[in-house]
Amino acid sequence: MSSRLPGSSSPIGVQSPLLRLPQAVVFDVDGTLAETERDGHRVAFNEAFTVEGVDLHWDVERYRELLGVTGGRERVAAALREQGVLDDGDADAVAARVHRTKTELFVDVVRRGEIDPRPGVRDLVDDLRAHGVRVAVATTGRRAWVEPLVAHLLGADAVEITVCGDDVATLKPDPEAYLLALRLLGLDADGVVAVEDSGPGLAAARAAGLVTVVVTNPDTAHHDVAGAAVVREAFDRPTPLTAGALGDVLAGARP
Ligand code: XBP
Ligand code: MG
Repeated sequence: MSSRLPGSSSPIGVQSPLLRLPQAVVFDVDGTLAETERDGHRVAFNEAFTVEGVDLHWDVERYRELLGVTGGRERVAAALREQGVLDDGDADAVAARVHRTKTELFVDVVRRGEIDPRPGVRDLVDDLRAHGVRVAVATTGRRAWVEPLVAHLLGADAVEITVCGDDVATLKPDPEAYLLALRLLGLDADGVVAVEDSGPGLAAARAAGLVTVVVTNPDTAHHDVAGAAVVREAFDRPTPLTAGALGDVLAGARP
């Protein structure tokens, strides 16, 4: 007997021949699966600055600017340099120390279950799985918090491949994280869709050859996302993003 998810007409893991579907969908995490940045990472960075005695504090506006630098450690080092808090050599060492503390603090936030998925994300992932579409993650964030967060947001077994910032030498907008995700999936880019929220994320996915849907949020609404196949403000509005809709996007972008 084959299992079915509620509301699904397809057995789990089997693609319907009637629908055009991607073989896999690779999701970004921060800003895409959940709005982690403003009230999550930013707060943890500020707490880490206090714990480590570093003279920085990031308000919402400043943090939004700094999101142009991907990677928490790299973001702290860039701010230390730019604000003249420390010279170059010290900036990297202090950034590494602050980032270790920030990561510990953010793991605690994740484990308390305080972060919810963006509306419609869970339904989309359930629909993909119900139709046998494989689900992966490619993020520049650290595995220590990414794995528990993704399990909390989507369920323990929802994601097959998780590529984190720890796994690559160069962070987004470099395509390395997406290329590694494709390699681990054993797929080329043709049948795969990326879902991102930001300009640097879109650049990374496109450079890996992926058709990309961008779902913006208030911190990325001003980003240049001209290269996206589709740009939306939400997963659940004006119509829910579904497995079939992502298949149509892929077919439309690759006739
Ligand atoms: C996310 C990031 C990360 C997070 C913080 O970018 O740049 O650095 O802001 O996480 P994307 P870490 O969504 O494009 O992957 O502190 O673990 O780096
Ligand atoms: Mg993102």
